[in-house]
Amino acid sequence: MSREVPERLLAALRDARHVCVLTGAGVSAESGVPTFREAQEGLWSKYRAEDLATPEAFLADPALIWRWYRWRRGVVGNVEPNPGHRAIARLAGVVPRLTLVTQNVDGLHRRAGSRDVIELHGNLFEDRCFADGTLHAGDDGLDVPTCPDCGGHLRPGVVWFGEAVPEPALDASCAAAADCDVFLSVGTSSLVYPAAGLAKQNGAVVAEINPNPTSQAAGFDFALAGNSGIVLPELVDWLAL
Ligand code: BV8
Repeated sequence: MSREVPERLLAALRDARHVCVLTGAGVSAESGVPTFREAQEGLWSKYRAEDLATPEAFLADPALIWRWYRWRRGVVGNVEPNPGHRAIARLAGVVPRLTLVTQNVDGLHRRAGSRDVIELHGNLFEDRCFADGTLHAGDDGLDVPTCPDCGGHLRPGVVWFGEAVPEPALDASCAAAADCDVFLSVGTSSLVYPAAGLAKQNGAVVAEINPNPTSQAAGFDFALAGNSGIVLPELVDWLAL
């Protein structure tokens, strides 16, 4: 019997046609990436991430925001996916259909081997033209990189607060949440919308994996109070038996 995963959840996963997994910053915590709401480090400790991740903050001081994103690129560039990321990649080969939706912008699911990742909030390592959103090759190293087409500012290819999540990503996420038989909410505080609204879209069995149960956990079928890097490998090992 699994230490961490209830038999009823394992049974639901074994019978599932389609499993939808939503991840947040907590799934990258065991890789050494600070979660979104943890106090930031060093220079960034005097800022709140939510205050920096906005178009207003970028327009007010693009150089400051670029420094923050380059710091984050450095942090993520020096870490590896953890057993939780790798377990989700393995899960895709154990269930008939898996949809992975992530709020994370760190690209660690892809590096762990997951394909077809729905990056709801974009990707830290992409550069986009602030004016028209077109993608451009890596930044030119200037304090504030410029768009080769229009000469305006480039920005990191992430979705900021107050910006719409890309429609195709949101539509695909909502469709998967509505169709799945089991929904796993992993490593997210369930505070940021529209991602936080994906769970409980239908009669699916919903399980949260988070050492700190969230406000939504009471409405879920299971709340596994553990680290994703421990719980997920165990869950997939039992499923694969
Ligand atoms: C939008 C990219 C509308 C940038 C991010 C209702 C409906 C719609 C919108 C809203 C709404 N109410 C409020 C809003 C506005 C806002 C919002 O949700 N605000 C919140 C704060 C209330 N939403 C938006 O602005 C969204 N846009 O709705 O637009 C619109 C429509 C049309 C036209 C114009 C506009 C856009 C939101 C996207 C923001 N961008 N990231 C960047 O990264 O720089 S969000 C950011 O938060 C990160 O992506 C992060 O992933 C995400 C969510 O946070 P979490 O992942 O949950 O991370 P957190 O730190 O909070 O929690 C970590 C958890 O892990 C903890 O619970 C911890 O216990 C746990 N944990 C720790 N260790 C482990 C662990 N778990 C497992 N294992 C461990 N080892």
